[in-house]
Amino acid sequence: MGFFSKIKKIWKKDTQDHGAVNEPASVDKATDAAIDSQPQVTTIPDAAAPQTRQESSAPDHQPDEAPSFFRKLIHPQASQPEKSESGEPDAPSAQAAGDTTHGEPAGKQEPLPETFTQEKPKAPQLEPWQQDLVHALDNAEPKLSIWLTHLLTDVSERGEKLWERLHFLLAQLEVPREEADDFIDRFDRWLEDMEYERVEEFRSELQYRLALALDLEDEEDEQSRLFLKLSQGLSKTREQLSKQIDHLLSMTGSFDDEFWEELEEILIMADVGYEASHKLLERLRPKVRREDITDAQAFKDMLKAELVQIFEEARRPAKTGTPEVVLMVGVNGVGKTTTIAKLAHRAQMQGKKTLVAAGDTFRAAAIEQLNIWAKRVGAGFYAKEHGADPAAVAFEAMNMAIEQGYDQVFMDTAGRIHTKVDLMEELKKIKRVLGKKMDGAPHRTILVLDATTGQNALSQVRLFSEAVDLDEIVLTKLDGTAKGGIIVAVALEYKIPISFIGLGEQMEDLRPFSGEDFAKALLD
Ligand SMILES: Nc1nc2c(ncn2[C@@H]2O[C@H](COP(=O)(O)OP(=O)(O)O)[C@@H](O)[C@H]2O)c(=O)[nH]1
Ligand SMILES: [Mg+2]
Repeated sequence: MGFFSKIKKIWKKDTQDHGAVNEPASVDKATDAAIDSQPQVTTIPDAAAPQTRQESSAPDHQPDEAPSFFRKLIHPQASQPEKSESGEPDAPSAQAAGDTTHGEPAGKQEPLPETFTQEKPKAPQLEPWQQDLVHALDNAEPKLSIWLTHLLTDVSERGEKLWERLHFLLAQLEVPREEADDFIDRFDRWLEDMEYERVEEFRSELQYRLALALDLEDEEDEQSRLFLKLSQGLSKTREQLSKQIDHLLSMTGSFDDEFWEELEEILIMADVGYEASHKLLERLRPKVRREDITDAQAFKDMLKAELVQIFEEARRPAKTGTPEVVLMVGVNGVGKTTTIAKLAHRAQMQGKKTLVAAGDTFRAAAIEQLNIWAKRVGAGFYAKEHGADPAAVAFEAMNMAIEQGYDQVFMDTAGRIHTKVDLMEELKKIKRVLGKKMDGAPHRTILVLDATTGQNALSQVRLFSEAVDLDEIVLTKLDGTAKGGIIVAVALEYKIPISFIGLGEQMEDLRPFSGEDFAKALLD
């Protein structure tokens, strides 16, 4: 079952109206028209049509799930009123009312399951925070941070009060009760595991989960939160790069040979690397001349545009399959296992049934570490004993994924560097086995790189890409490093797309990479 799958259709419905894609084909025009006529639906805010989805995974199409929810909107009388467990008062099911003349003929109606009958409380019984929240939902853009501000009024810690309020929000959004319970249960278990009690410790994680579950990650409010985090994470690199470029331009005042030499030094210091710096300047020089750039801001804008272009050039279409199989590779300590946990967390919150497989059999602790994360994020887990053949783990995990209908498989691997040759052979074998079990698998082979290692990361890209042909790169530990320029080197020299970046140790600190945001955070 996907989180809030029915709700997502509504966001997507709205985004389609504004030019975005992703709408299941099975929703017919009559249904669309009926939805458009629903006052309740139109008050659910517009998902601010994303122009560029950064995420590499495919949008989750669940056309078979859409019609039943739409039916409720069209034929609200089919709903059964239900006493809310959270103590919220009952309300007539006609809350979702409106013109019922659109859509299917009445004879085709079917009774709906009780899970569709979470109802909104009547207006006069609303407490002040509820009124504020309802008002925000009705009138504002989908601004999660504002919804949370109302919801968390006078709530300081984990507990019943918080759950009741979350139930209220989810009921307002017409999330089926069963899915709301599941969401809250998982969150409660998470807080227990992580030993978070106070709102300030977990507010950000809650917003992240809601953004994923409601498919609001591209929404402006969430984007600015992300950008802030990215900008903070890159502050040291920005210091290294942007400030020095400003200083250089104020000193030289012109784009002479000396300027270009100094700029190359600055880029190398920010770990863009010698080769990549050289290539970047080769691209910039003629443009500066041609466009007759004279001031610092115009130059930085041009550099930003050039970086965006470089990241664009590295993009390529992602392969997919069901299950979609992801093989994580990289040397020890770069963050493979935590990145799997973070990606599995995202996938679970997006409603994908996810399996993680413990292919790092070299260290017993690595198996246990992955097991703990799998439990925390609610993913399935497959492991064999310490020392087992990782290719056998891959083989058996694939069997489990296919038999049990998993949507996504993440295969962890070891990263011993003292036996490089063996490691590469082992990875090749795992890859062969995955491919034998399923055509096209692994669909994504991801190299995890630690940004703090700077230029060393480049030799890792070479080594791993020669052995296992990489599809993507995840760059971790960008938080607080002055070596963020390594991203530019990877994209420019290897033309391998960077899909996610790690900005900290929390689950929500793994973010889809946006070249545009990165360039802005680096140079503004
Ligand atoms: N600051 C920071 N730490 C990270 C990030 N990603 C991973 N780590 C930490 O890096 C350490 C090694 O991670 P692990 O997943 O065990 O690496 P593996 O050996 O490649 O599997 C752990 O302490 C992680 O919490 C990140 O983006 N930022
Ligand atoms: Mg590991």
